[in-house]
Amino acid sequence: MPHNIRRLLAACLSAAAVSAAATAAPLRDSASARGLFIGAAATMGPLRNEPIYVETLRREFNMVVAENAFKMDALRPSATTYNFTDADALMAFAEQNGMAVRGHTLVWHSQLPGWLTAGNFTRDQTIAIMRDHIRTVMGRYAGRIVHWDVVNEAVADGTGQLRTNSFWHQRIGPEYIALAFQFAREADPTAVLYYNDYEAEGLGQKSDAVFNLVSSLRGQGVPVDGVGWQMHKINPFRIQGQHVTNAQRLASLGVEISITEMDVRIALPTDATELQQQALAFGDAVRFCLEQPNCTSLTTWGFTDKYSWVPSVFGGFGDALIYNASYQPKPAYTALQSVLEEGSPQPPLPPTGLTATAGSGQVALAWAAPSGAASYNVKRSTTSGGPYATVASVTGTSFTNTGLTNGTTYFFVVSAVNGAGESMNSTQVNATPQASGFTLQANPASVSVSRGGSATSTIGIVRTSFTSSVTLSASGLPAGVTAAFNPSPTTGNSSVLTLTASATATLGPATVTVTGTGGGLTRTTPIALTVTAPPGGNVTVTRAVTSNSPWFTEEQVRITNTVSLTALSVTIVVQRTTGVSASGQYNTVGGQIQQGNTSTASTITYQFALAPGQTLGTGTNRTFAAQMGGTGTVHPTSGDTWTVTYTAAGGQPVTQSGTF
Ligand code: 9MR
Repeated sequence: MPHNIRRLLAACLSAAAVSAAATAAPLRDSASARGLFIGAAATMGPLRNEPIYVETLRREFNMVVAENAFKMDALRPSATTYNFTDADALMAFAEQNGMAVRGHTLVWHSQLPGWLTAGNFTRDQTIAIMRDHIRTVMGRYAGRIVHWDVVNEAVADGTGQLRTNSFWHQRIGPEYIALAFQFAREADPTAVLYYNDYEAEGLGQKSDAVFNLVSSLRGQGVPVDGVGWQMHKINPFRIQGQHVTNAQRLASLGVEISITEMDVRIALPTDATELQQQALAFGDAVRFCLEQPNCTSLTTWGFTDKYSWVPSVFGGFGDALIYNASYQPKPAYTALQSVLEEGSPQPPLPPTGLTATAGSGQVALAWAAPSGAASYNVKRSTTSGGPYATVASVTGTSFTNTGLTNGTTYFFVVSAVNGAGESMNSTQVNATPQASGFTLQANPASVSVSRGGSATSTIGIVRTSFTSSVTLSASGLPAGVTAAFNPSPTTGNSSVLTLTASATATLGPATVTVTGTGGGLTRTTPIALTVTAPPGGNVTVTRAVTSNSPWFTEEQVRITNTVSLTALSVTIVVQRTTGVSASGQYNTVGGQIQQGNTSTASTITYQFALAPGQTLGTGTNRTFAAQMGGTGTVHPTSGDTWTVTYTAAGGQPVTQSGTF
């Protein structure tokens, strides 16, 4: 279980009160009163040898973390020995001064001892080493370290994946992370267990990866309690809406966050303007942490520019901390101090949740208020990313920008303002105003209906600043097809069109035009309609052979029709093989049918046709028979075919054919 933070902070406050004489308001005093850990990374040389370093650290901070002394290479000179000299000294310093301790870090791909990386250990041995390390180190200080960075920097840069070239990943596999957190919980159930990383503070691929990692671990019951945002930044830096959004989504997982290694490096030489910019970054960060309910600590990576990792790693950069190299407080220190002292005016954080809704010639904006905002500047550009021009200053959390050009895309940001200044801009949104009116969209725009059936298409009514009722109608319908809209007229955004085809509807393709009228406007959208014969058809044709012998064969076509036919022709072609000739034909309809046959040297063609002007009523298995006799080959034989062409009343001709 995590520490009782309130009790710890109360202890920090009383210790701070004792040591508060050096300045009017040490950071730790006001931070403790406001429930926040304010920490600094300490390095052992000056902690042992430089009184002003020690004095400043203990006076100003209620939390401390070892910059290097708790790392594995520092604690593990060999596989079998531990060296706790520095770590114990730092713990003693913290405890003597009523400071909480962050433990940094147990499982990291960097600063590993050579005996480990060169050791050729198996997976099981590596897990055992990791477990022993976590147990021994956490166990030694159990109950005395409030936050532990259990796993550090496991996500790779630029891929959104785990860092696969990490020693731990290579030897154990991705499950090293879950194992580390489980071992850590066992070793000290009181510590808040952190996953710590850099460049995962705002929104982006890496913070998504950290969020997904922590979400998935917690989903599996792995005890991850916190996410550390290192915050190694380049001046100028400001907290933005994306930081709030990221903190909120982590809060939704039930994890706390801490700013764990903050510094803001400046290109050297530094001028006064840059130091003021840097102060805004630190002021923003501490304000953010105070206002974000799940943010529990803000730690800077060092505190004096005299001792910082920055200059040796980033050539030409430095001055990244809140005291200068002579231990004089910089504007960044003053910013932390004034934000921590409740009520002192600071610029607000940027608004979050900005939305833009396009209308005709206008865009409606709305946003959520950050605390401490007195008013807002609404800024606009026609280029993504600005430069923005301020179009309005308002006190509410919404604004409708009118007089815009339809068809132009506008980009908006909003900043929050109070007596102390202006926040950074919110994240950008965009919208494209459109002329008032509506358009229709058929979905699907291509519909097939079979005779006797129906089909639907949803007619979307896409409105832009248009609330009038729209009445829908359909034209261009084939004979026998009807259209119905539900609902129509409508003030809604869609209507369902049902197209129904009668049993005799005209077959084939047609273009139906859907028309909407309303508010003085008329809009149309086409639907490609195809009327088909239903599966199995209103007319079924079968073939039959009722006799076949060397001397007589009868090949038949049988027609069943459930609709009246206004035209019908049946053709049967028989191969005139040696010795075979026509010997007769008949049908079971009667006088409405005209029939006859012709022969060539190779084929006999039998024809049956409904006489012109006649209608053939419905019927079953009407038979059209071709007879042949002789002494030749048994039929049917290859090439014997039938073809039926019919027209249902009101429809188009349909042809079916086949072989015997
Ligand atoms: O500040 C630390 C520096 O003294 C070490 O040489 C370095 C080794 O990689 O680690 C520095 O601290 C790092 C921290 O442990 C993890 N996040 C990034 C920090 C800056 O590199």
